Amino acid sequence: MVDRRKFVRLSALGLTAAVVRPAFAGETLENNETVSSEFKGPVMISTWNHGLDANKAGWEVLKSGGSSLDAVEAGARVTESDVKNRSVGIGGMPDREGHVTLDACIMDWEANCGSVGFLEGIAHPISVARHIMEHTPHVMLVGAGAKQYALKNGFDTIKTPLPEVKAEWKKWKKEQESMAKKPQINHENHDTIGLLAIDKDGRISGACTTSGWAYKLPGRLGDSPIIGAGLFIDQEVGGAVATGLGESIIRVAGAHTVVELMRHGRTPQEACKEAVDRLIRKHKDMSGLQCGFLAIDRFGNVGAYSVYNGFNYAYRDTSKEELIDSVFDRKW
Ligand code: SD4
Repeated sequence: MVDRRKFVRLSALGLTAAVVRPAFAGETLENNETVSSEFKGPVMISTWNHGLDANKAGWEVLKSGGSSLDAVEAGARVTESDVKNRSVGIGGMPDREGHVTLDACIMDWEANCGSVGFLEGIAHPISVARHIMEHTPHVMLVGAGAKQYALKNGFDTIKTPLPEVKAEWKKWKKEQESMAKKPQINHENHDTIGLLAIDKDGRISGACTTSGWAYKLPGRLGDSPIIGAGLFIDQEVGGAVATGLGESIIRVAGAHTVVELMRHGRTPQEACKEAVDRLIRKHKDMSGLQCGFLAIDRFGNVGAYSVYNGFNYAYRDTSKEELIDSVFDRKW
């Protein structure tokens, strides 16, 4: 039994939930979320509409008994090859000087992780990140070193930006020249893919891949290649990915925060909401600052939450394949 005084003290530290709350007991919570305390079997979730195609590829892996690591990598590669996607891989938007630089990271159930940042001209940053994780003593390679590593290890190259993307960039550049000198930040095209999977053995992995902000300053890295910001997995608890304005996500160590909140008894959805609340508290100006978190726990319960309405994710398990609108109940 936790007496009231101790409860208050533990509450202040945010440590009570795991002690006093009977969560994860197959209950339906006040927010209508149903959580299970039994492992539900393989599940895959990925951010945004393009997550549907990514999940299809990942599900082929999971359904044949493959690992969650193979599943998230397979899914991420689908989006990286999508010439229509303007914020991931080959179809990505360039920085303000016309270079498409890609960021990605991957993490598995044993806390192995790999990451690449500021990588240009390589088709599958996610696979380079995995290669770094599996074949080097490092976690993260960036820029020229990352490219050299990818080329040396035989990764496919691509020519970016695509002609239609280059035309768009040229138009933007012209407009910028005729505008004030102040750098303009483009808030559109936030469609990074973050993927989380749990396999038949209950092992959790995640991946994240992006071309980052359209027209960013050259050399800018967002949250997506940063373990703990764009992605975090802890097999004892679950995993989380982030999408949206990377600078804001880094500030609250977003994905790690979500996982830690789940460790202290929050459900995936509660954890995502609380991380969003914290992010909002840390910013004075929230105009145009969209960010969303997506999470899974070790039983396969999932949840998501975002700063503004409009965040969705693709869900796949043995019985369903669907696009889910993230719960949104904030009054702005
Ligand atoms: C970034 N978080 O580079 C990425 C962008 C993103 O949806 O998620 N877009 O800041």
